[in-house]
Amino acid sequence: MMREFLTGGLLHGLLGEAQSSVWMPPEASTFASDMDPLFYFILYLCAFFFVLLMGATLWFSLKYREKTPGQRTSPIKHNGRLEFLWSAIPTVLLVVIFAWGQKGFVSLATPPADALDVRVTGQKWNWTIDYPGLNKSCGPTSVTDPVTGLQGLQTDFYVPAGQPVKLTISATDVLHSFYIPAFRLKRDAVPDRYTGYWFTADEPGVYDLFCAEYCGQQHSEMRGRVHVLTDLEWRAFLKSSRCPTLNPDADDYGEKLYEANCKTCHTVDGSPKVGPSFKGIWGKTESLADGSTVVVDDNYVRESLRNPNAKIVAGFAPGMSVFDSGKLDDRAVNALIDFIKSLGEGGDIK
Ligand code: HEC
Ligand SMILES: [Cu+2]
Repeated sequence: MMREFLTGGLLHGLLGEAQSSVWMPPEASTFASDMDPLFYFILYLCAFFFVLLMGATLWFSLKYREKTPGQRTSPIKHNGRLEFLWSAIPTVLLVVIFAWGQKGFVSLATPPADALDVRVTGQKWNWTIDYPGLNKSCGPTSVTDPVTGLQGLQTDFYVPAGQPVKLTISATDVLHSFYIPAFRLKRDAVPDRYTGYWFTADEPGVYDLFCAEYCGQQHSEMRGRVHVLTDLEWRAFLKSSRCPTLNPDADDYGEKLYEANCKTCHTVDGSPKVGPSFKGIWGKTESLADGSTVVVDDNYVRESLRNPNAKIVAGFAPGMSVFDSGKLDDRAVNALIDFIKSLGEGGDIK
């Protein structure tokens, strides 16, 4: 373990092995083997100069320490050759680092024309992955952690192995960051803007997906799994019912919208979560935080979506994301209203 710790990184970097080391997760994209050597180059360069500079500092402070009381320093003239070298050597090293990094950045930012188009949207606190043209859209699903047994949300992101994938990334609320460590890929998801990168995942398997930008309370739960599929698995995925695109003509459109957009914060079984449960709220007289009341009807639900902070339910903190017409069009709002209605007009029953 210790030997691996000391040499694993260096050998791994120099040989470009597709394995995880003590320092790094597995290299699961074609960029990882380009990027890791640069990382190790900078790491070992820093280690070398750290030892050199700290060693020299220590050695000089011992060698030139005051030996007799009142001893005076000899007048130091400057040394042209030394000064040239301590400027020129770091300059050359920094230019090498810049050129190496720039080359990697340019290739990450220029996807090939035949790349598979994927849209990534970050929101508090999960990811949505859309595949325009494939009629698929992967939202968060509820999972149980095998270790802790806790329930949480997870977004599954499926990609074909060996095929370039182009990401168009954005966010609906605050800054997030789309991060797949095994691909060495991290890009900010910014509201009102598109960012992008591309990658080719070359090792079939399952990898972690994180949000790498502190985006609020449940930031650490904003995670997913990237499934790199073999050719056969990818074709099966395309035909499967996994990640279906929502069909506005289907009877369960409202329920599907609820699962994709609201389930993180609202239950349908009467138990409060981040927001109140939807069960039996239709027609109910709701008490608001400012002491007034409102009857839950079409207009109130619509306002809750378009302008969530206009009326805050008593006992809850404001925190609902805005669903504007770009996110949920009128048809979607109507379907959600019908879905909430279908959960029963409980009046004041909780
Ligand atoms: C990020 C968490 C979050 C998400 C996602 C969310 N909400 Fe909310 N919602 C809240 C919170 C918190 C409240 C209570 C505070 C308030 O009134 O704004 C609330 C309140 C509401 C209310 C008022 C409930 C009542 O009892 O009066 C409605 C209706 C509502 N949300 C609908 C929706 C719908 C429909 C969706 C999905 C399209 C959704 N919300 C998604 C957090 C969320
Ligand atoms: Cu986030």
